[in-house]
Amino acid sequence: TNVKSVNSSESGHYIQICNEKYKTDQFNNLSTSILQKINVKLLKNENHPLTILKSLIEDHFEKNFKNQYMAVDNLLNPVVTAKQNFDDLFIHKNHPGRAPTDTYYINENQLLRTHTSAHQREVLSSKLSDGYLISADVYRRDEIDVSHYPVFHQMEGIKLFSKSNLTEESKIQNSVTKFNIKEEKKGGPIQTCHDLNECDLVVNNLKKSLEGLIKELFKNEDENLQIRWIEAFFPFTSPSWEMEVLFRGKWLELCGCGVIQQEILNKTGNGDKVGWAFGLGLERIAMVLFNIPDIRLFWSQDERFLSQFKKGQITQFQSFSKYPSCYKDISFWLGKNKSDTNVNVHDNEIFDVVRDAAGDLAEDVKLIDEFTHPKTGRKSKCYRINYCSLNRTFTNAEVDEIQNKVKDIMLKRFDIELR
Ligand code: FA5
Ligand code: MG
Repeated sequence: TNVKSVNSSESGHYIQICNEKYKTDQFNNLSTSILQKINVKLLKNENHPLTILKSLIEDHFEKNFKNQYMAVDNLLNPVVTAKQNFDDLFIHKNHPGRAPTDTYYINENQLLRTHTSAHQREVLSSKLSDGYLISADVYRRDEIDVSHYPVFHQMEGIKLFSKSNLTEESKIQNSVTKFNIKEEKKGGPIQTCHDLNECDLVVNNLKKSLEGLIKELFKNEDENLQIRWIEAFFPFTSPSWEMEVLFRGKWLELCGCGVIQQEILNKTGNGDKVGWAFGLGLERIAMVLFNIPDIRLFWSQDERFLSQFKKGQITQFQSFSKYPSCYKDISFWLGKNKSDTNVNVHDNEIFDVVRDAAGDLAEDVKLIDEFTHPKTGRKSKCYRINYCSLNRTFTNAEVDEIQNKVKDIMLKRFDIELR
C-alpha cells in the first residue's frame, strides 16, 4: 500500500536536512513526520537495542576476523543522489523501487537512501580496508503496522579478497557447526568474469561468515537454529541470496547478499579483487532477540522502554501498560450506482485513509458493523479506529481533529454519506 503524504514544503523552496539546504521541486514527497525522524538518530544512543545489536555484530566481526573490518557509521546524512542509490547499483530505470510511491524524494536527483548499498561505491573508493560494516537509517514509503515502518536501519557488510590470494584469504578457521543449512540452487548466474572456483570460494566465505554471525547472535535462542539460503536477485550482486532462519516456527528473512558485481570493484579501483556484500535489517533481528513485538517501539522515548536496555546485553523486553487507547467509530451509507446497487469501498482503502491522517497514532482499524436497510436496500458500514500513542497521552481534542481529517478525506475519495 502506498502512503500518500502531505508535502511539507512546496516545490522550488528549500528544506534543511542535517544542516544542509536542499532545493525541492515537484518530486518532493517528504512528509513532516519523516523529516522529524531524520534528526532522531537512534544509533547514537549506545543503550538503544538497535545500537546494542549493531555493536554485537561489529564485535563479532572484530573477534573472528581481526583487523579485516572497519565500522562506518559517520555516514549520518541520509540524503543521497539517485545515482548513488540506484544507477551506480545498476538498478533499472523503471524499477518500482524508484517510484515516488516507494521512495522519498527531495527533488528529481536527491532522495533519502532506501538502503545502505547506496554507500558501496563511496566506501570502496576510499580503499581504507578490505572489509566494511556500514550502519545507517534507511527510508521507504510503505504500509505501517507492527513490522513495517517507513524508517528502519540496515547494516551493510562488504568483504574483498585479492584475486591472487583468494584461496588463502577466504579460508574460515572455525567454520560450520551444528546448524542445519538448507542449500538451495545457485542464486542467479555466476558473473562471466569469474570462474567457478573463484565464485565458490567467495560464496563459501560469505555463507560461513553470516552463519557464524547468526549462530553467535541466536546462541541463547536455539542451538540447532535452521538457516536456509533462498535464491534471490539484486542487480548489484550475482549470484545472490536471501538468508532466512526458522524462528518459532516461521521463516524470517534477515538479509540479502551475494557476490559483488565486478564492474563496481573495477570502477572503484579494486579491479584486482573479488568480494561479497550483504545488507541486513537491524530491526528484524532486534525484534526477535529482544522480544520487541512492535516496530514502532524502537522510536519510543518512554523511559519504561529505554531503561530496559544496556550496552552489551541482550535482555528480554517486558511489556508495560500502554497509554490509554481511544476508540472512535465512523459510520456511513454507501452510495448507489445507476443500476441501484451499492458501491463498495474496500477495507484497505479505508485503512489507507486512516494511515494518511493519523500515522503512528492509529494502532488498528476494524469493521465492526455492516447492515442493509430493509426498506431502502442501502448498505451501511461502521469502522472502529483504535488511537493509541506509544509515547504519550493525547487529548480528546487532538483525536477529534484527526478523526475529522479521516472523515474529510473519506468524503473526498469515496461515494459515501456519513451517518
Ligand atoms: C536490500 O536493501 C539490499 N540493499 C540488500 C543487499 C545488500 C543485497 C548487499 C545484496 C548485497 P532488501 O530490500 O531485501 O535488500 O532489504 C534487506 C533487509 O532489510 C531485509 O532482508 C530485511 O531484513 C530488511 N528490511 C527490508 N524492508 C524492511 C522493512 N520495511 N522494515 C524492516 N526491515 C526491512
Ligand atoms: Mg528482501
